Amino acid sequence: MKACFIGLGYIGLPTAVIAADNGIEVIGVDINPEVVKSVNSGKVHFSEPGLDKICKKVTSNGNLKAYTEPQASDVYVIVVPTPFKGNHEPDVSYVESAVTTVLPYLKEGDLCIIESTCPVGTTEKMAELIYSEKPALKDKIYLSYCPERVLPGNTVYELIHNDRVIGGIDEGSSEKAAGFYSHFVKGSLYKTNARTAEMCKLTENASRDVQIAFANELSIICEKAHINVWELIELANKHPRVNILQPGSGVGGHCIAVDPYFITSEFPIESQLIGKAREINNYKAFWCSEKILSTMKDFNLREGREPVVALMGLSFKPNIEDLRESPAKYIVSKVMQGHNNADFLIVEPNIETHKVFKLTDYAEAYDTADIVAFLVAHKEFKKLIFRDDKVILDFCGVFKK
Ligand code: SAJ
Repeated sequence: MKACFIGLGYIGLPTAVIAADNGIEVIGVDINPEVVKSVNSGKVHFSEPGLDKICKKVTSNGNLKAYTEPQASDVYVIVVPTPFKGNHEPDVSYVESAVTTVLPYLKEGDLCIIESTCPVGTTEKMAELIYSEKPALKDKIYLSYCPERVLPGNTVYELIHNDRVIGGIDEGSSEKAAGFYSHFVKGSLYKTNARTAEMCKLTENASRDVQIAFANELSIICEKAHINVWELIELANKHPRVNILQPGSGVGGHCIAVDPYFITSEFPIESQLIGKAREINNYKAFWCSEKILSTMKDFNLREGREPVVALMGLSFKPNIEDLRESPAKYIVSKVMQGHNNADFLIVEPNIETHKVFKLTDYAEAYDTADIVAFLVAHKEFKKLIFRDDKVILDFCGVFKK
């Protein structure tokens, strides 16, 4: 079986690599020639534990070859980004152009899979696009929507072991796509229709966003009520049917902070709670930046000088180097804009350098600063000893005090 993966990013490349490692002849396609070059030399152009080794193996044994153009195959898997345009409206033009590039190669009996996060109805639209260009293929190809659900940082394990939802435009398509994934997925494969599978992906991330918003709202209430939110949540979670997530400095990353908009832009009247959760999680980052600025002002009034402020963490979640849609990065920029004179020590142990921010070692920053704001709960920070001679703003539960 020959499979052509369009898009060699955070999800496309790991999936292509795992498929190739399970005996599928894989063609990897990316419009970026640098990515193609790097993959062909067995390298992964982003950090994902364990992926490098398998990538090296499948490129050396010839099971994975990368190109800038598709090649005739039996299966086409589309794993390209779906960014926003305008006011948080999903832009499916990359998916559309990926479908267009495989069109010349599509023949009767082929399977086409979309993995990219998409608004409801996209797969049906892509079917129409294919049939309008190649009417002879109507009901002669298989088309399915099969979203990924891996956690960045644990991709290799989760790609193989997580259950998957397989949504065909008809039963034959679901069956065929399930057959394809069964070559490398050990989790269960649940078959449904394309619209449900599209909505399922959006629902999973919107559900997490709503739950985190609940925790973030609690943290703001508790601040005013002089209650330790960490203790509160731990106690509430002793109830057998309560499971509150953890508050933080906001919600970031490329998925949870993004996907709910795919629902709210299409169903603005109906998605009140989902929309409000997005607002709350965005507001939490703003609230943190305001809190840092007001703490600095108080310090100045009290001590008669500008404080040294340590801003701990830039990534969108703990223990990764990924800064995409990061609330911590937003807070750092916001605080610096709001206070030009102060001495800020910016810390991110997972990256060496940053083109905008000058980075300081975490222990040194903690030692030197008057005010320490924890924006990400990195494991290094958790090793620090709590010091009551400093003002500590623990937005993400490093000390939970
Ligand atoms: N966060 C909190 N409190 C929590 C948990 C997370 O504030 O209790 C924050 C994190 O700090 C981060 C954001 O939420 O800023 C998102 O982090 P995450 O670890 O929850 O998720 P992602 O974005 O790394 O990956 C998610 C996952 N989706 C779900 O857990 C429902 C993953 O399984 C998906 O594959 C991925 O989105 C995706 O690609 O859609």
